[in-house]
This record gives sequence, C-alpha cells and structure tokens, in this order.
Amino acid sequence: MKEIIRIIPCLDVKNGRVVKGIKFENLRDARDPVEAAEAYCREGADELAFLDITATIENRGTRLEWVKKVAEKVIIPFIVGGGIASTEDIKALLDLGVDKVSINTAAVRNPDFIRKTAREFGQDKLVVAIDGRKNPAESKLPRLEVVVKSGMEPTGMELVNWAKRVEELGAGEILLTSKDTDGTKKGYDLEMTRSVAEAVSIPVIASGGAGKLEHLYEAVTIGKASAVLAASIFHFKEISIPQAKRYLKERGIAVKT
Ligand code: 0VR
Repeated sequence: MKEIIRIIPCLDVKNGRVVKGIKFENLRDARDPVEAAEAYCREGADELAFLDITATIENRGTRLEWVKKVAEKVIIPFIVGGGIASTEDIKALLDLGVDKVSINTAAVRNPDFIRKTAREFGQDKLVVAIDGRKNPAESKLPRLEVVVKSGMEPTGMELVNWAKRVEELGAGEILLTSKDTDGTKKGYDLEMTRSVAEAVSIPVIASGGAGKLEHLYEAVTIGKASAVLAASIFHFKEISIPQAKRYLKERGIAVKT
C-alpha cells in the first residue's frame, strides 16, 4: 500500500496577518489567516500549518486568539508552531482543537522537552520542526547545520544527527525547513530532505522553496518526503491545491483526492 503524500499549506503569521518572506526575512503581507484557512480547507489541503513566526523572538507563547479564530474554521488536521516552550503552551493549544503542535527552538534548548511532550500528549500530537542551512564544503561548520530562533541563531549542530535524536526522543514527525531555500521558489533542498528522510523512520515534511509543480514531485521522489509543505506558491495563488494533487497523481504519487 503506497503512502498517501500530504499537501500542507503553511500560514506564517505575524501580528494576525499571513506574511511571506524570503529566507525568513523581508516579510510581506499575504492574506488574512482565517480567510486563507477556509480557502485551503475548501480546496482540499490535507493538513494546515500555522506558524507564529514572531513568537520565539519576542519570547511569548503562540498568539492564542489567532489560533482560536483559525481553529474554528479548520476541518482538517491543524498543526501549530511558534514559540511553544512549555506543556502549558501545548495544553492551551490542544484545548483550542489544534491537532498537532510543532516545537523548534525549545526542543534544541531542552531536548528532554520532546520526551516529556511525547509522553504527556502522545507522539501523534508532536511535530518537531528543524530549520537548517547548508554550509560551504570548505567551512569548519557541519555541511547541514541546525539554526534556531527563526533562523537567526546558528547552533553548530549537525542536522541529521539532531533529526535522529529527535526521533529517539519521541517526535511523531519532523517538519524540515531549509532556511536557504525558504521563499525562493527555486525548489526544496533535496540533499537536506533526503539525508533526514533516510536517517529516520518517522515522516518528514519537506518545507521551504516550492516554486513549481515539479518541486513537489521531486521532494517526494528524490527527497523521500512523506508530505510537502508550501507557502509562497499557494498564498500568491500561483499553484492551487487541486492542481498540485492532480499533477502528483498523474505521475503515480498516491494523494487523497
Ligand atoms: P515557501 O518556501 O514559501 O513554501 O515557505 C515554506 C516554509 O519555509 C515557510 O512557510 C516557513 O516555514 C518559514 N518559516 C520562520 C519562517 C518564515 C519567516 C520567519 C521565520 C521560521 O522561524 O520558520
């Protein structure tokens, strides 16, 4: 039985608006989060991601009121991330009807938080987001390096090893975003995605860089991703969810239609 590949639009939210940047910077206004969530559900998205991208920097919990507004409209699995750093943050989100939480910086700062969250809420509620960048071959840094705090802080940690540790600690799946390709529409970082997907047995969601239909296809066939997350192409309506699903299905990829 072929794995069903999920298409996941991502709402990067700042001050109650969906924004979209390039390499996590130069954020520009894209659309209203509630309107976007309703549209993506209507179009047949498999899951919806909501990322409060200013949460960690300003050290505050995910902006609950926006999550609540969107959660009321979402009829598909809803993943929320951004500044989640305590079991209280998680409980508040799950109580709003959020299906999965995505933890990034807090997991790097305190890996045991992954174990604690998986044990308390269940592995199926826990996505660990890993943002990465690629370093030049001649640099002394890891080829694939984990970055945190919205990509502002390099950690010196080798990314694939961190992904393996995240799996051991109990993550249900990994949301892997390349900071280098984010928003560029030049395609996912296939080397990064494949390296992680081949190192773990939990699903890997590819994220960052989708610009055309074939990028989605290669993320699955070359990157070995179980799901593809995208923001730019969907927010600016360059590609629709049905178009993406038709394209993948025509090429033999199992999708839910
Ligand atoms: P696209 O390349 O537009 O499909 O973006 C997909 C994905 O990278 C973004 O939805 C999101 O993960 C980018 N993340 C962050 C951020 C964007 C701005 C600022 C911070 C972050 O911390 O992940």
